[in-house]
Parts: sequence; structure tokens; C-alpha cells
Amino acid sequence: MGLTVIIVGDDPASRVYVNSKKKACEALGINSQEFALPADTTEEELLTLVRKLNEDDSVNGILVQLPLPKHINEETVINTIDPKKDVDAFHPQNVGKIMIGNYDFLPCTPAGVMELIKESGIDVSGKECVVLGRSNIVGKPQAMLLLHQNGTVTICHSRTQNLKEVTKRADILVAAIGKPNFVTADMVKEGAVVIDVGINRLPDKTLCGDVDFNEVSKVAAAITPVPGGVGPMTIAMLMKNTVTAAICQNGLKD
Ligand code: L34
Repeated sequence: MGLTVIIVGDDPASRVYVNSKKKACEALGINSQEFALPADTTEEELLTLVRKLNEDDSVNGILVQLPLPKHINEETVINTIDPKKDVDAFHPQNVGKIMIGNYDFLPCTPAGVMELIKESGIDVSGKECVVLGRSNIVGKPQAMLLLHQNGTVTICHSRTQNLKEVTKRADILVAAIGKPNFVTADMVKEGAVVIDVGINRLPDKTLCGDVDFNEVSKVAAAITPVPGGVGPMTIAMLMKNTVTAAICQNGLKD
């Protein structure tokens, strides 16, 4: 079985994440290969590579690390990946399946958040869940996964009015907006579960989440740190999806 990761250009953060993905594969005995393409790769060149990998039976999973350079249309690239090899679950066919609730893959970051919630013994059913951020990669699918677990879900975004009133209602608050220390203690209900998806690099190169950890941890019942919280879970869920892809492609699924 195997995971193929494509990275275009030399974004340092992407390099770190891709290296972690390769290391996780090694640790688990999953074959992996990497295509590191120069930043001036054309969209057509990238699409040609993806099509070739779609046809290659030794490749079970294809992951094109985002973001891509501006001249490449991410949607076109995602749409070209064979949905059966789409271990990110970004292809519209997989997104649609998730919406319906009958899916093979879940997107890695939201799936990692759900795993953290489950493993912490937190029951989502009937709870007020507030998701900050509405990206296709995290916010929207996160809301759907919380809904599947019978949460009462609200999605907040840059146009949300009275944001603090909404976040204060949350029993489970997931922050995925990409703004350092945006969520402050006055926005969080006493005893809430706070999950920080943000990975922001400060000018001094340190990492920080979307949540002011030091202050919010005083009011939250449970909170994830950055680093060492959701990020590693994203990688773990990618490994799971890669195994699922191999099982499905080899007709081993029961
Ligand atoms: N196609 N692009 C595609 N799939 C993905 O699932 C991703 N993502 C996001 C960016 N682009 C992608 C990731 O892999 C974000 N992401 C990711 C993966 C791992 C980590 C963070 C983001 C991670 O391991 N973070 C460490 C810190 C790493 C560091 O030092 O920078 C942590 O402990 O949070």
C-alpha cells in the first residue's frame, strides 16, 4: 500500500507537515513517496502527474499539500484526484458523501477533532457546538461531523454579529480561523470544551493557536494545546484514511 504526497514550491510550514506525514508512514510501515515540484510548475504539469498517479495501482492515496502557488487552481487539482484515492476527502464526491453521512473517508483535521472529543469521553449529543470558521477544509465539514453526533451546531464567521454571545453558549467550541489568540476567556463558558485548530506562526517563529490558551484554560473544562493538539491528530487520521483507501481498493472492505 502507499501514500503519495505532492508538494509544490517551498513553503516552510508545508515542508514541516509533509515531513511529518512521511515519518508517520515510516513508523507504521506504510510505503510513501513524495513529489517535490518547483514553485513554477504549471497547472497542467501537476494535473498530468495526478492523472498518472490515479492510474498507478501501487498508489493507494494521493495528497496534494495545500496551499498551492497562486497560478494553480486548487479546485481543479482536487477535482482531478480519483475520489477513491482522495485521502484528504476534499473531492466533491467525497464531500457529498459526508454530507449524506455515508462515506469512506473523513477530512483529516475535522476527523481528528472528533477523535479527540470521543477519546476524552465527551458526549456531543444535544450539546451546543460552535464552530468558528467556515472553510471547506475545516469549518464546514467540522460542523457536519458534530451534527452527525447529534450536536446543535452553529457556524460563526467574519460577518457574525454578537460573536461573543454566540461563543459563550458553546458547550463545545472549535476554533479554526487562523487568527492568533483570537478566542479570549470572556468568550468562553465556564466548563466548555475548547478545541484549537489554528496553527499560527508569530513573527518570532513560535507557534500559537486561535485560542488564548493561558487564559481560556482557566475557564474551560478541557482544551487542546498548540502545538501538540489537533495537528498531530490530522496526521493520524491521514494514516487511517490511507489504510482505508488500500482496503477499499483491494476489495477487502466488509
Ligand atoms: N492537502 N493540505 C492537504 N491536506 C492537509 O491535511 C493539510 N493540512 C493543513 C495544511 N495543508 C494541507 C495539514 O496537514 C494543515 N496540516 C497540518 C498537519 C500537521 C500539523 C499541522 C498542520 C502538525 O503536525 N502540527 C504540529 C506542529 C508542527 C510545526 O512545528 O509546525 C502540532 O503539534 O500542531
